[in-house]
Amino acid sequence: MRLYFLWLLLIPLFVLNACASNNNQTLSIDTTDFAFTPNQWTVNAGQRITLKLTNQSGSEHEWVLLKKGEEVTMPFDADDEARIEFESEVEPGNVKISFFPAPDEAGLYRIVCGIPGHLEAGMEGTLNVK
Ligand SMILES: [Cu+2]
Repeated sequence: MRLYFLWLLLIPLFVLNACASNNNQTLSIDTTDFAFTPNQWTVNAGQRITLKLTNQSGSEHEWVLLKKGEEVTMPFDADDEARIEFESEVEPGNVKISFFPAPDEAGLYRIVCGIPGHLEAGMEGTLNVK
């Protein structure tokens, strides 16, 4: 009898755990002058994303996800604000954790660093939404 109740308690926990791991993905990214490492990521459409930025350099960096099909006009500035789907920034030597939902539409999305001069220096990446 006791064992029976134990299973009744455990089964929902297994189900909840499985759901949680399917719906979350963590992207751990190191930022340096001037690169994201790694610089390509694959996520599922609509998935809940945890973004962990670790800044290994002495300058501020931004991880900017552009809307689908959007490209910035260099330099990246106020003109490009309307093209942004999500962005997070990290101070020198700091770690920043933020959350966002992956886009609902599959495709390749452009990632750039929004700090002046960094995209020009090659600080960019690609988010592959499946
Ligand atoms: Cu940067």
